[in-house]
Amino acid sequence: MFCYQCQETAMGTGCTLKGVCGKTSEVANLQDLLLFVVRGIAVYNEHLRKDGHPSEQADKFIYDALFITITNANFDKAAITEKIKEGLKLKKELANKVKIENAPDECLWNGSEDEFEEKSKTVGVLRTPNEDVRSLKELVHYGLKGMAAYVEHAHNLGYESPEIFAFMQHALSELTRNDITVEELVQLTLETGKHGVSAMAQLDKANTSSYGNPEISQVSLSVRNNPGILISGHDLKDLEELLEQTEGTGVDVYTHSEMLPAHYYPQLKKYKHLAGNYGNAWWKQKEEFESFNGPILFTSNCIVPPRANASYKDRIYITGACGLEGAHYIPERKDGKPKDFSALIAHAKQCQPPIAIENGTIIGGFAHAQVTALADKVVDAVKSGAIRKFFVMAGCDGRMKSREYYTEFAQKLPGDTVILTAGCAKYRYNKLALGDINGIPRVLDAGQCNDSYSLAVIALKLKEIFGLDDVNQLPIVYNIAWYEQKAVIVLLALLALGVKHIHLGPTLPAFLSPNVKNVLIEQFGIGGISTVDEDIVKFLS
Ligand code: FSO
Ligand code: SF4
Repeated sequence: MFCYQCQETAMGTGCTLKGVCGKTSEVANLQDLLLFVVRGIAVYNEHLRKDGHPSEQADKFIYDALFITITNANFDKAAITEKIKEGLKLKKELANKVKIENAPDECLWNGSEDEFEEKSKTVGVLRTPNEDVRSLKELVHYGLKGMAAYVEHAHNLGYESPEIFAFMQHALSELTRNDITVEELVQLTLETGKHGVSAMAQLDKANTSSYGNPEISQVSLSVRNNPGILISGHDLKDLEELLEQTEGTGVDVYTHSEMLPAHYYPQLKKYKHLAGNYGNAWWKQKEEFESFNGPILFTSNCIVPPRANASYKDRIYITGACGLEGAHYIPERKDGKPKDFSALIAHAKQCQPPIAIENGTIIGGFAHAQVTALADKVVDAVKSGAIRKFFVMAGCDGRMKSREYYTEFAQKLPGDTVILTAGCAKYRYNKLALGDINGIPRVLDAGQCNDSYSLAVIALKLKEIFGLDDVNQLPIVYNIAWYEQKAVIVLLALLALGVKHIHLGPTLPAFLSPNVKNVLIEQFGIGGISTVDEDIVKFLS
């Protein structure tokens, strides 16, 4: 195996024996093979689209399979093997409908299951010899994986875009080319960012049309005296169906990690048994799930495989793109009917209530509509000097010790600054007592990682209000933490919106070759981080 797609990659260079995330070498290779099959399907579907008959089944297969290969989503060898088989069958069907000259190996190969292992070893990251081409090809792949996740969540709420499908498949086809140049790939990277903006805007529309605009909300961190279900991941449709099915059963529902922002939506917070948020960012789950006592439902990435002796092993349920051997799987929706969570609810009823690990409340709900509603107050605070600067500290959390930087950074920021956050990065500082400025909290949480889109909308709105020509003239500093591939699409989307001088940490991606890094530094002013004290002085000047 060779995988360097996430921030925690071994030695900062690449996982080669086993993933730091817990992915086995076998699963990593099979994911490479799944991606290879996906590229082949994309080539065929791009041709079919030109002929005016794209396959909807292929559209769905592609984003679903990409999502499966995101960090921490699917660890299940059998599930990935099945997906490859399904993909090969689909590819064959598409191949019967269209003739392609000089088709790449991605289109032509059609092995049986006993050939998967051998083939998988030849189609991974290292198949591309030139390090800059490899770097850019992987950067685009990772952006597409992040985009696929957002596309899938929007699809679950009934929102789809043929343009986004067409772009994703075009990009995947381009990635099969051995003669693609660095210049072409740089262009493709920028286009990926542009479509990333559309994918995030689409998900924002899907979420807000379904559940209303996020509003200022207090979220409880303590527990009640009923059995509970803990829901993790990002899928709001799954949460809604779970809330409907648990209503009146005496079982409470708690959010975990990236599901926290669900409490900000009027149509979700109306459920009285949506009891609170339990725990912190994804990487603390091994400890926090022990004391939760009830079943846990994963709706998307951010699974940490449990230890062999974990007490909660039998309490894990998965759905959507997730995969974990031994976990209970909740099947997809069929014929317009909701998912069936009855087994999970019955299981919860036999469990003890959760044990509190925290108390009190936290505040959130500062997505674009809520901040726009407060615009006068915010603008006055900027004009009077009460707010000197905004710090966008969106992105991810992770287990590396170096991430303590973000807690210390938030603590040391002067009192006339405001942090705009989204994603699980917030758990590094959202429970600190950082106070407020004229009633505006100093940490404004917009939501999940995809709600970084909201932060961009807010920046564009402020640019308009202050009559500036360039979003980079605003008093906003971007100090973003990353972990997996959704953060990659967020970053590419911000670049597409013209945001410059983004600081990325705790380390720069291993998949950026020195030359590609230079392009990002020269064209976009991207930089890393240093020490908290040095950075605060630099960012405030
Ligand atoms: Fe991932 Fe980051 Fe949103 Fe977290 S981008 S790691 S759990 O913020 O989640 O998907
Ligand atoms: Fe390693 Fe990250 Fe890949 Fe897992 S996803 S194998 S931790 S680089």
